[in-house]
Amino acid sequence: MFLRAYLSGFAASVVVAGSILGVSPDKQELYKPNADGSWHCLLDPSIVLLFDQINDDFCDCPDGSDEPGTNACEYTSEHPQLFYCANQGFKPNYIENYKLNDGVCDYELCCDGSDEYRSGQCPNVCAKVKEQYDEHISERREKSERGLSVKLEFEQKAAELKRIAEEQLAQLAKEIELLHEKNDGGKTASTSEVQDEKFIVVDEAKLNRKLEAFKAENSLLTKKLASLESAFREMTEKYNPNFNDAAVKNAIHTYQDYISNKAEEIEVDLEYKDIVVQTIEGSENALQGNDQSKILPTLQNMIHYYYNKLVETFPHNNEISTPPSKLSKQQTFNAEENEALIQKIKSKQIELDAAERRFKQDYGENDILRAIEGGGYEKKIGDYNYRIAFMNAVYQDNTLVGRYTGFNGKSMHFTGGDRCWNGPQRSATVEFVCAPEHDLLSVFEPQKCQYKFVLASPLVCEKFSESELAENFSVDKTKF
Ligand code: MAN
Repeated sequence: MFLRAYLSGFAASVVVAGSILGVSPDKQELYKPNADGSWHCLLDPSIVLLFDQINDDFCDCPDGSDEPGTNACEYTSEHPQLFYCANQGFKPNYIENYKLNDGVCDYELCCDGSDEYRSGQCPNVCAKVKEQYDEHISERREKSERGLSVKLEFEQKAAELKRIAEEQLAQLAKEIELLHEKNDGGKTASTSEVQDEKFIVVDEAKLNRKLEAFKAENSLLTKKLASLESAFREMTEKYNPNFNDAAVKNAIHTYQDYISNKAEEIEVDLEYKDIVVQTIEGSENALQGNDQSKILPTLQNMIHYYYNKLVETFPHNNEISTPPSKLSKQQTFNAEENEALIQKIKSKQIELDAAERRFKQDYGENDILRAIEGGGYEKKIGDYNYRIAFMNAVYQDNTLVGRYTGFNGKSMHFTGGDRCWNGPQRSATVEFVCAPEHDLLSVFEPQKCQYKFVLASPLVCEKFSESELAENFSVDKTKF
């Protein structure tokens, strides 16, 4: 009872006629007494109080609505109790009620010092806060406008790069078309006949020997390929993207395309038993018989057909020799020329496929990422040197943090990095914030081996609204 009487005494100082402490002007009308001097909780009208129970430092309403100007009612997520600061000279704001009268001037939210109304120890600094705020807004506006003009330059560069890439695609397609036309002209080893899959009699022993030779060569080439792959992998992981070496970058691109296409390699689904459909003793003699003229072109087709099938399993290698055959010089020459043409078509097609895949990558709005593809940013922060290779990979010194998986307009994602000791594979998110130049602002490791980078960049600059520009404003109390 005594406590109640004491608190009522205090309430007299915080309930000013017509103005309830902690309530914004537009909500004051909710705090009008009824004719009989009563008032009810805002969210539970069944709880009726005396008007002077408002702000009496005693929590009567479960929703806390009777104590807008004190911290008597607990601040919960269900009922966050917020105190209104008028901040005369700047902008009104709200502060959590548990920060009221705690001896700290919370100028970030209440520059008028009204959060410490009991002691009155916090003078109004709103004019100075406004000065800092205006400076912050104009600096950020200036930076974002400069950033935006760099972004526009990026977009122009991206459009130009896209046009060049389109031209290259058209050029490659044209070259392939011409090669096809040329190939269709040289009918010596007619591909249409090959596609008909005519079966003929062959010397099984010789074909077998040839197959064994191919197998041996294939195994040798596979070993050589593994060692080349390993050399390229090492180069891709360790190269320095800041040395603008076009040859290295091209080699790395080609390697990455090659790796991403590896799974799509053509499988030869023909077994030897499927190839040999008929076995005749002395078949060599049979080939020299009267029907030789009829058989010869088809034999040649067959050799080409199965030879090509085998060669498809190998990396392109001009040194692989055409299998010997019992053909005339002219026929052999035509066959070799034809074979070279087929190989050229294949390698051009591989080039075109890789270029198309690169072209179809997600380059973000207005293809902007084309402008920074192949570039990067590097900076030492704390104990490590961090290297972000855009659309490629992130490194912490020589440790691979992750490989590029995509861009969502605000951040780039990298996964599948080197495995953490007793932990997951490393991964990273690079969050972009608007600025005229690239700069690595911070690196966090919120969870072991999962990194978050904040990178200043023109990529995400926009014409920001004032509230967006104000987002990271903080009051510098040292200047008061
Ligand atoms: C290295 C760094 C750290 C990481 C630890 C995990 O020291 O990559 O960022 O947290 O490994 O063992």
